[in-house]
Amino acid sequence: MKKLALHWQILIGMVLGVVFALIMTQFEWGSTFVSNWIKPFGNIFINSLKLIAVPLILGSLIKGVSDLKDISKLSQMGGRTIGTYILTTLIAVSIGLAVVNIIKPGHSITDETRLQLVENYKGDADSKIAAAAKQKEAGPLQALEDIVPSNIFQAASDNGNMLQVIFFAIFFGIGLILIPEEQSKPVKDFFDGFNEVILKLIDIIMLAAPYGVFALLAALIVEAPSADLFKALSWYAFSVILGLLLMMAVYTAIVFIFTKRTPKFFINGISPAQLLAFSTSSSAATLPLTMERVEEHLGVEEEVASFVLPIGATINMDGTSLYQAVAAVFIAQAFGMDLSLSAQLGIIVTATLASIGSAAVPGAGMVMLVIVLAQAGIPEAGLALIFAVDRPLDMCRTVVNVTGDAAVSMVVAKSVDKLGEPNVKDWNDHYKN
Ligand code: DAS
Repeated sequence: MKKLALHWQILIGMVLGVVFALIMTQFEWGSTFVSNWIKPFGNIFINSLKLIAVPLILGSLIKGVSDLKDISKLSQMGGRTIGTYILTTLIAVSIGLAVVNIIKPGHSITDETRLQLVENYKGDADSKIAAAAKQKEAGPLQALEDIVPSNIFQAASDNGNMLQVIFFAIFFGIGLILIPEEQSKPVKDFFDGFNEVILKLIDIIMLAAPYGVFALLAALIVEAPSADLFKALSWYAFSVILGLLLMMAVYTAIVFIFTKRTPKFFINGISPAQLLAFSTSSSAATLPLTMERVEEHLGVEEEVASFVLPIGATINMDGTSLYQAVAAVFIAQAFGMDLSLSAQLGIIVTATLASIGSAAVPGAGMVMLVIVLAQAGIPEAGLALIFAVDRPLDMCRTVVNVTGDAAVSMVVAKSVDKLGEPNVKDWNDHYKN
């Protein structure tokens, strides 16, 4: 039978996980069986994703930064591109924080379920909650000071210092740009190859995704069968999707304000790429189609699209950053933590940087969520809580990632006067497909 697309495999893994767990709960030995013999495979799957986080950051960020070629390219177009990307990401994270603080999806989890969750992940949760308490006493610039590592290998060994790895990766990428081409080429080639290997490893890890999700979902259900957990999870998913829809509206407004192209024109132009992004959950896989739609149907000239979109696919993931902000606060709420305003502002920084470091492949956003949780002292155990619904949300947030890249490419093109009329045969043709 034709190999099912990964996201269908995942969705089937999810459904089978739920069905299997509901059957297991009919037997008194069922929960123990799942916890002892199924759940470990879910943890192995999550650990393999966390394992890949550091090399993922190094590969994708060093390549993304060094692809800017020379510092002069960081001038008019590069500066605007990076600046606009960071602006849209900050807007996305802020929308995410606003939505999750208004809806408060985590608060619908009862204390009993919360305690059960903490009990299930005892060691990890206690240490994180203690670290969060410690972090609240830290000085105002502690977060800034913590970004610069004194020892990259020590930083890379502790998931809590992902920002230090991101800092090193960007610093290294800039150094690569500044040395002579003949010296930097072998290093760039190495990181190109390194990046390919890492993306291949993610492909391999995602092969286990249906089984990993099956195990995680089964464990989640038998260990926290409370109805309010699913009510909370559905409120969590609703919060993410509401935030993503608001962000889509922001994009159409930005495109209209800066390029005078109507929302109908924009969405008609980019929608095939959005559908591919939804199906593949991968900005990288969608990039060739994104470029074709942006050039052929949205009128962005090739020299702008070929610069702005690959960088966008690598470092601009507004949907991911919004999701990471919602997920982090949701998990904090679920573990009974009330995050201070400074902790939430810290999430704006870490979710922005984490989305920059997220590779354009399925599941990368959840891998990088580890950074946001670790920096805010939120229990990583919460990952198991949200992973069950991560795949459908990954499909949705990837659509927003791709849409954001296309919107910014139009704004940057307009600002350097490279936004022509779409070169489709006629306007009917444009609106037809
Ligand atoms: N699936 C990622 C992408 O390709 C986004 C994510 O995992 O958050 O954009």
